[in-house]
Amino acid sequence: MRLDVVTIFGEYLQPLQLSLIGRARQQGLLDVRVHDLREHTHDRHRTVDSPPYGGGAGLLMRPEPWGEALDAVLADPPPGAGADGPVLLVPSPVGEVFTQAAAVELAAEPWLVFACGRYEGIDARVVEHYASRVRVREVSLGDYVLNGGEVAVLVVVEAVARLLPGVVGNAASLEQESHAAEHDGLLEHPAYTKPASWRGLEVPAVLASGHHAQVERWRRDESLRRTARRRPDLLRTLPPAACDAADLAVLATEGFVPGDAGGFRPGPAPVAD
Ligand code: 6SD
Repeated sequence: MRLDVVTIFGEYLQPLQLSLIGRARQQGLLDVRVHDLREHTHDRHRTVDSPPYGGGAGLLMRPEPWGEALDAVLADPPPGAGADGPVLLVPSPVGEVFTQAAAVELAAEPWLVFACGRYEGIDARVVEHYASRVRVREVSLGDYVLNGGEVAVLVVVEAVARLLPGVVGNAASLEQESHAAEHDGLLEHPAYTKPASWRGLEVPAVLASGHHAQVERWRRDESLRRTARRRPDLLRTLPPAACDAADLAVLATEGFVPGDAGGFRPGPAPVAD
């Protein structure tokens, strides 16, 4: 997979040299290219910013350097890219929230291009223009404000790259995680290793019992309880058909019952009149 990142802070992308991503690059699984937006300015101060039309605090990024920089990236496609061109990802607090489902979609692409805003963001015509040439996705990590797009790029690249064959060692560990389809979109159960007793805290006895079925039941219960308490929003899309009687009992104890349109809702089962 080819990844192009356009930024004024290339040093921010240095973590992409480390750990599994760094090794994937060395192995040729990932081709990451970081481009300095200021290389596409033409004034002595290498200016990329300017005040907003209509007034207001702060500065915006001017469209011309972005146009030059992104045109140069698009003019140099990787050999594997089809006629579709890349997906252009633009981190933004007003973007679609980035999810594991989006990571899975992006992992199927041969080419991703990232545009990192700074200041108060990028002149809106840049996204408008490139949306007529490539598939553009404005992506948000969540409802909080960052100083620029670089940290969001690190997050997206890590979430996507680890889905590529060969990037993460153990394929089984990928499937077992929180948010994997395997676990119905529930949060993962707590996990323990040696020693069995630590600072007065014991590993739950069932996990050392050797009763595989009981271990699996305990883990499912903990996943359901955790999800109900920490992320009740995730239960709205848990199919009741994927739940057995023990699941329903745990969820009822936590105050969730099957809803009319699938999923679960808070509250006791309604009584017929
Ligand atoms: C100026 C940016 C780009 C500023 C951002 C993304 C999220 N989820 N919060 N903040 C952000 C992205 C902020 O460029």
